[in-house]
Amino acid sequence: MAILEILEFPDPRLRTRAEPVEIVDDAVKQLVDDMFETMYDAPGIGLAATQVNYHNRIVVIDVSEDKNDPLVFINPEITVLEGEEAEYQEGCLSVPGYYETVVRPENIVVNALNREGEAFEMRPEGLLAVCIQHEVDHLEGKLFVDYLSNLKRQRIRKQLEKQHRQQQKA
Ligand code: QAP
Ligand code: CO
Repeated sequence: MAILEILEFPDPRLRTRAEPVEIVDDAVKQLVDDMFETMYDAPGIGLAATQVNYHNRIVVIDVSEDKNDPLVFINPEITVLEGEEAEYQEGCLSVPGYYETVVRPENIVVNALNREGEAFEMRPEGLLAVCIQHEVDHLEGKLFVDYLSNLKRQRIRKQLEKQHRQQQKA
C-alpha cells in the first residue's frame, strides 16, 4: 500500500480524459487499494484516479460516518433520471481549502464494475449521488470549480498558484 501524491488545481494533468479499464487485474486492484489509503489519509470522501495522475476510469468513495463502507467504481456510467436538482457544498482534494455550492441532478443510476471486476448497478441518494457525479467529472477532466463563475474560479486559481509557489520555496 502507498499514499499517492494528489494533483492540485490548476495542474493541467487534471484535464486529462481517462481511458476505460480493459481488465480488472492485480495492477488495477493495487491502484484501488492505494487510492483508498490516499483518500482515507487525506482525509476525503472520494478520489478519482485522475487526481493521482493515473488516467484510467477508476473512482473510490466512502461517505460513511465510520469510514467502513468503501465503494469502488470502475468504468462508471451515469444515467440521469427525471426529477429535481439538488444543491450541495462541494470540496475537492485537488482544490484544498475551498467549498462552494454546486447544483446537480438528484436522481441518477450508476453502472460500474467493482474491485472484483463484476458489474453492478446502484441508485445512490444524497451525498453519495453528488460524490459519484463529482468523481466521474474528474475522469472527464472536469472539476467542480468549472461550475462556478469565471471570477470565483480565477480567484481560487490565483490563490492556489501563490500557495504552490510558496511551497516550492520552502
Ligand atoms: C468530493 O471531496 C465531494 O478542501 C470529495 O482542505 C466533496 O473528499 C463531493 C477535502 C464534497 C461532494 C461533496 C477537501 C479535504 C476533501 C478540502 C473530498 C480539504 C481537505 C474533499
Ligand atoms: Co474532486
